[in-house]
Amino acid sequence: MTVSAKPKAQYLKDYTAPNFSIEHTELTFDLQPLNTKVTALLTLKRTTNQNSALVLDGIDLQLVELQVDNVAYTNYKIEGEHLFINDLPHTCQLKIVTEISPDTNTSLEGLYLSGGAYCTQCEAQGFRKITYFLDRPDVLSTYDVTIIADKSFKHLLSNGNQIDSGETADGRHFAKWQDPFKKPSYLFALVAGDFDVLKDTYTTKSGREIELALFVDKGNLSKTPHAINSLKKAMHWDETRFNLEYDLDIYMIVAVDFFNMGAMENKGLNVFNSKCVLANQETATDKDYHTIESIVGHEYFHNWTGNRVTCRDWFQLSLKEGLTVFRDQEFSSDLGSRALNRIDAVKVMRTHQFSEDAGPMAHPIRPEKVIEMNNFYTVTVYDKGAEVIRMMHTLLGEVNFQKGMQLYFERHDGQAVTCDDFVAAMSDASGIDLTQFKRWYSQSGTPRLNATQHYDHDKQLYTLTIEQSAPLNQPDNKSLHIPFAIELLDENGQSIALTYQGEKRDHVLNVTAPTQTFYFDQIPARPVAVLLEDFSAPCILSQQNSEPDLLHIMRFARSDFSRWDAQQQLFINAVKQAVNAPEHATLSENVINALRVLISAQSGDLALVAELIKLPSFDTFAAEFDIIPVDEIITITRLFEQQIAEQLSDELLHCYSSLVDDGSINADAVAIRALKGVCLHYLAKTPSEQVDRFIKKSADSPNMTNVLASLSAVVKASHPLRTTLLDHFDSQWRHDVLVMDKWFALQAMQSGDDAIENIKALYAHPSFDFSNPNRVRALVGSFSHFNTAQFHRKDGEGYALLGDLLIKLNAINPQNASRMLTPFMSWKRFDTTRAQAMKAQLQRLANLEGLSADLFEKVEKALN
Ligand code: B3K
Ligand code: ZN
Repeated sequence: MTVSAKPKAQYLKDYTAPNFSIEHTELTFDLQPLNTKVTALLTLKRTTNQNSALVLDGIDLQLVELQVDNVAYTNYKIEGEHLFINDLPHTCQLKIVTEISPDTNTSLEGLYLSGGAYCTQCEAQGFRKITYFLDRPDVLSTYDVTIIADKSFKHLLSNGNQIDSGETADGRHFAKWQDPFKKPSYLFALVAGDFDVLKDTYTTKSGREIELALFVDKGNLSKTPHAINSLKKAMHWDETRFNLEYDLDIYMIVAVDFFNMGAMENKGLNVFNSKCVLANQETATDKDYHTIESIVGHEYFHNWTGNRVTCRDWFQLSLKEGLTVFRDQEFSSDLGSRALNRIDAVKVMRTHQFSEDAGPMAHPIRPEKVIEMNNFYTVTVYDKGAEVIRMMHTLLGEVNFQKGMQLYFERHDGQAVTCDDFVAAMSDASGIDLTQFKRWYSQSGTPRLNATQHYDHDKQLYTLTIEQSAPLNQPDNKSLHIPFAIELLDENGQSIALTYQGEKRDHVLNVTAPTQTFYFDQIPARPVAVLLEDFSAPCILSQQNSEPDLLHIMRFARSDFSRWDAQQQLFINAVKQAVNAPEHATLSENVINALRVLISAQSGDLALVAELIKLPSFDTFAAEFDIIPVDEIITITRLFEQQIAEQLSDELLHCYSSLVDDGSINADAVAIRALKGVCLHYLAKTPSEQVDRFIKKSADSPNMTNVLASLSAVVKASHPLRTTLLDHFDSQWRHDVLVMDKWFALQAMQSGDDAIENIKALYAHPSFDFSNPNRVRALVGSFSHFNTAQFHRKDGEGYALLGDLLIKLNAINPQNASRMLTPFMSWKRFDTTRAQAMKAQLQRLANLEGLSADLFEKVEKALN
């Protein structure tokens, strides 16, 4: 790494307010693929008395003209990524004309072409690739935007309301948009293309009719109803649960194929990755349906949490993201199964977030030092951020929490604020002191909890001692305020009322000290404790519950989440035991019997049963070890799955054949498909004619969930039918790239030693494209995250494949490259051979000429 190439870090502590405000912004775009002319007219006002220069941000811009109050102005200089303009009057109109080249912009940031349509992505700092600007979230401006383009770009869209349109003298056309709400530049959007449009309306609770419009590539209209229905559900839910109504007269969503993330909440004009919009039963799985509903909701909810009240600076990102993830999780939980949504959220925490927090990229949910902001759209800022909001919700209760939200909007509507402002509103509205709680915003790492239980039969007293200790990588952390929820079960599985000395005790314990003891009396027999019920805090709890206790919790806990959690712990304990004593690589008879009961009963929430009988992921097991025993985990989990498949084959066959899927998307049908899918996963490991028939029938289903269940089962079991079925899928779906992503992901999971050659060959497949993040993630992302055996091959070939790809992506799309780098970040947690091989790939990157800031930041942290 050459020192001169070292990008500079920004620090939260260095924040200063801007020296100018931009009261109004007028933009004119003359769209051309290689030389789009952008004219910006900025109404400026000094906010300090000093005559300091105005320093605007700009990257990859060609400056054509600069005027102050209609007169050419030369008192400026361009240095690196900044334009310094000196001696500006107190107020003035600054005109800047620049040229940009959307067609060659492969970073998918700023203005670029996606499959022939112009679109923008400005968060976090992409607006500076469009024009010189104070590209920071605390500069709020109103915008008027004129778009001029050839008529083949039928739809010309921007934020707010369309106020004019027409033809230009040279036979092109234009549209003019006005956004009455002040916004930071990151929420600006422009789209120009020829789309099919689904139109609808939504009437708000105060009776205003909102026009809804969903723009998709030609021919995709049949895949739009689910997204628009999700939007209407989100609008209704936000009115009901948060008392928040939409503010503009029109809400637009555009689906594009080339997009770095899921979607973007630009004011009134969301831009979505097409995979997060398009769905019908033939092309999308039930999981896709769920994801679409949740992302449509998430972007909609940002209209208040993010857009109306935004962030003062990017270190405060969790202010909008943690809160909005919490809101979308609640939306999904209110509309669907709360337990399953909680399970999904906790899986993300325990696998991805805990590992990020234990590794070199560990940062508090409000980071203090950033080189490339795009690197901080992390599971920590988003998902741990949402857990922090959830803990506040637990401490305050729904009523006080909503009062806090109301106060937050009363105080800060139209402003750019900080996480402290949010917590202050919550605390002031509820009267609850959150001073200690606020440490969650500034301390990184996962707190560890140790629970010691004692039961005194004579006194009928149960004692629970909880110790909290700092994470290993953050030894200086101070004690946190942790809401620790519990349930005590008696021997019949009944919940015991919590009392002490005649007083009722809340089931949420306030853990604030390093060690704290809680007492519960009038308990006639040793209770079984459900600890950290519902994962009430994002901590690692060392579980000391015995197998019989865990089985008891799995049967009786009132929280379905905690039942699942106990089942996970049973599997985890079995794997840990087998790693220490390989002769014990079998699941106990009790565990097998518990699974038998679940599969045979086919009662209750079948989607939950599906989760209960699944083995945890590789990453979940890996999280239990300082140095990950890769080969052992792979071997043991294979043995366990084989044992389940063989010992429960009758029950699995019966369950699979007796459940009937009616092909609809209602919750019952979704649950049936989920359970049948897990059954088929096990059944494929015990092939028979009957199983083969099930596999073929499922692969032939008109429903993509069934098709994928079948293909994934045969690929993971290396079943002889896999080649035929995969080839058939390819020929059937080659016309639909989004569906082909599922095929690429399946290909990436192949377990044979030719897996890597196979992936390299697929780079030449007509549907593959290195410049499309969806394709790259489907093929190589699936490989590096889920094909554990091949990615972690001891010869290092899996790592070399990823290293080669990162070098290629560094030049095309640094943001995507940086995201794909993640598996290398935890190299220190592997055995020496693997660790050295991963490190060698990181060093290759470190020595790369032209290493992007995105990769630089992570590589440097990983190697230090
Ligand atoms: N706010 C966007 C993410 C922007 C990512 C920039 N690298 C989507 C969301 O969280 O809603
Ligand atoms: Zn968001």
